[in-house]
Amino acid sequence: MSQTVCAYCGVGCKFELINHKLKGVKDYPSNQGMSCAKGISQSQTIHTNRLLEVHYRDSIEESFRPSTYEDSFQLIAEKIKQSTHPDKIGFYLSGQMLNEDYYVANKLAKGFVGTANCDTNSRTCMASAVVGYKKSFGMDYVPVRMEEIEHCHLMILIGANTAEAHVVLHNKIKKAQKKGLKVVVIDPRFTLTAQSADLYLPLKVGTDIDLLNLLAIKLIKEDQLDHDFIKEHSNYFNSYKEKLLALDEKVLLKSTQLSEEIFEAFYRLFKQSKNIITAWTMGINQSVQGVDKNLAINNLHILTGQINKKGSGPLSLTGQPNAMGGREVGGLSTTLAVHLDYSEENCQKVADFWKSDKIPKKNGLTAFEMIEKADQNGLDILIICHTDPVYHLPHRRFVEEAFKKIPLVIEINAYQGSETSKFAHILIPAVPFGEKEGTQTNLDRTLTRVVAFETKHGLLQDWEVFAQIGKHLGHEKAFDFRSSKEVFEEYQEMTKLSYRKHLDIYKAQYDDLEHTPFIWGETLYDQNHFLTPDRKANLFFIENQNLSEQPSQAYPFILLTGRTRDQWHTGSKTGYAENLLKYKALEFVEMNQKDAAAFQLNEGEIVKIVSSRGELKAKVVFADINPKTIFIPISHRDINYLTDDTLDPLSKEPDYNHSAVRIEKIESMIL
Ligand SMILES: Nc1nc2c(c(=O)[nH]1)N[C@H]1C(S)=C(S)[C@@H](COP(=O)(O)OP(=O)(O)OC[C@H]3O[C@@H](n4cnc5c(=O)[nH]c(N)nc54)[C@H](O)[C@@H]3O)O[C@H]1N2
Ligand SMILES: Nc1nc2c(c(=O)[nH]1)N[C@H]1C(S)=C(S)[C@@H](COP(=O)(O)OP(=O)(O)OC[C@H]3O[C@@H](n4cnc5c(=O)[nH]c(N)nc54)[C@H](O)[C@@H]3O)O[C@H]1N2
Ligand code: SF4
Ligand SMILES: [Mo]
Repeated sequence: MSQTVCAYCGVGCKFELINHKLKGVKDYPSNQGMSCAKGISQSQTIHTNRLLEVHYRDSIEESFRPSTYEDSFQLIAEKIKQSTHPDKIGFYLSGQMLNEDYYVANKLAKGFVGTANCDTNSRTCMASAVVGYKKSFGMDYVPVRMEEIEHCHLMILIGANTAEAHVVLHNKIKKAQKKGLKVVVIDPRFTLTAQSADLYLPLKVGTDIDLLNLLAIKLIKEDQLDHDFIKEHSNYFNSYKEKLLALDEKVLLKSTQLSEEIFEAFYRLFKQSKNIITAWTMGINQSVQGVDKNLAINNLHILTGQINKKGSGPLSLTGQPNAMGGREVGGLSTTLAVHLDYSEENCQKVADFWKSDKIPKKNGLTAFEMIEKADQNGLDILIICHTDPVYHLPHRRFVEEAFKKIPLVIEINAYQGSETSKFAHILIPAVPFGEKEGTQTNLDRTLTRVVAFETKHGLLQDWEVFAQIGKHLGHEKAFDFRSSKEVFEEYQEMTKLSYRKHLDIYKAQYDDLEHTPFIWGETLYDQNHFLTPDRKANLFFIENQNLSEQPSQAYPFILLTGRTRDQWHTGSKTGYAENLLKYKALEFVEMNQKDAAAFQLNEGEIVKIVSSRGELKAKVVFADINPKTIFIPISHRDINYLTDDTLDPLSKEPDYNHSAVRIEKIESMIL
């Protein structure tokens, strides 16, 4: 029976198709027969709300008129040739593209158009984890697998709401709890995940570094360290320790707004547990100190030697189904290809492999930086695939103005109605999950096949669109792929260029991947030899610098944004699935009842939420959330009119979770 893998989150649940319905595969390790409501709804959404025709217009003031693939490819190739510099051409990709789609897009952008300005929505998502792993351990490599939860004694979920965002993983965690696993949840909201925790820490938003530093101080003072590991396998312990111990414990605790009892309970659990996994997602990564927060987590695992033994380690939970694959292929603008960073030697290797002399020599612009370049009239063409940046980037009013300045915006989408399409000149249809095929890598390095079970109706898959543009530019041979398998095999060959051949995807077999997953890099940190030049892990002293937007008299609340269980971001698929429609009321704002009382707000009342950048309307819902903190789901279509566009200086990931806002009562709308 044909099997495929889910196109939503990074858990990567395997399905089989029975009578046009998807069902979890029982003996598949990532989901063991389980799936969530979103996952199985995908057999319905293959045909709803589809983009089925090429659309074209000269300017965004005009209406679209029908066009053809051929005309649009010719036009795009002409415009690329006419552009005065490759840097003026941007590619905006997505962690939801398959490896093959990513590979061809990256080859076209960096190999043959010659622009390094090729980034992905993973910049808004996993970039801080990528930089954190590279700094601490030398490589973008997740050193823990989901199945290790069974060997773990303490799981720390920090800034991650697995019950809504990684549903099947959450169920696995709950199962392990029945066998003795303890779970600590650290989140300013008492989330669905917190509800099943053994210990919940309602820390003040943005104070994770203070909490983690406090824990590290306590471990050092009570000598709960793994001295052998520190000595043999890590750098900078002495300077780290000296700086850390100069911090004032009382000040740190006060900053977190946690009680001493709760912190002590956390410390006791940490101290007593033999194997510890820390898992995190957007509450950590999406921050002006996102990299630092990652380093603070990695530090704890280095200090205690809680890494590279079964059931322990720092586990970044990848959000999108193939964000890991995108990182491997090299879709981020800070990587060239196959985990190779920009250097003279690497550029030469890639130039030889692709037989091209157009390889850019240094990092390109990141997602938001490309928009800033557009705002300076510096972008001629932006090609967007499988993502909706006008919707998902912060400070939307600025983003919209910048988009208006791009002479040619091309959107490749399988569905209609994206916010970006309002600013596009060409809409190119591509086939979605169900009709496309290839491979993707889930959050724990498991590579599997995505299998088509419906016909393509004459439409192209994402990689075919990029290959056609390449061919229309005159690079017939470089883009002469006949199938996803051929693309995969070229990509596999390229993985041999990776540092110490660590990205060993070249060992996989395309045909086998449908039924037998392949896990890359299984023994990468063998004997605690990391992939840093001296093969040791690095400790970094960091401090909470409170660089996020601070509340003020005019904007006294902090806005958190995030997921709801049954919607997927912009809702272009989940918004149309019948079994999910009853969960669709998304225009809500969660607030604490005491804060609501101070403003004389009732549950169900519509209020205006205002930041210095924009505003939206939302319905008040009471929730257990820290004082002066509110939450609005990202599926609220106007969410990013509010959010702050401050970026982490290293990862360039936006600080989505810490925007200062105020709440305004709408007098005429009181119920
Ligand atoms: N249902 C559903 N699932 C999804 C997605 C979806 O759209 N819908 N999207 C997928 C994607 S792409 C991603 S990236 C993941 C995201 O997965 P998660 O990050 O688990 O999801 P979020 O809802 O963004 O949760 C972030 C949590 O961090 C908390 N938080 C905010 N600020 C702080 C802070 O300063 N410190 C701490 N400790 N916590 C904080 C928030 O209250 C929130 O509970 O979900 C994936 N799964
Ligand atoms: N305020 C706030 N903003 C955020 C976040 C947050 O937490 N808060 N999170 C950020 C994060 S982590 C992420 S990952 C982003 C997600 O933001 P987006 O990537 O913009 O959101 P999606 O709805 O997943 O967009 C996927 C797009 O791909 C299209 N599509 C579906 N299948 C196919 C296909 O096969 N081919 C093509 N070409 N298109 C297809 C869909 O119709 C949809 O338009 O949002 C970011 N923005
Ligand atoms: S948990 Fe994630 S991968 Fe599994 S079915 Fe749900 S959305 Fe898909
Ligand atoms: Mo994400």
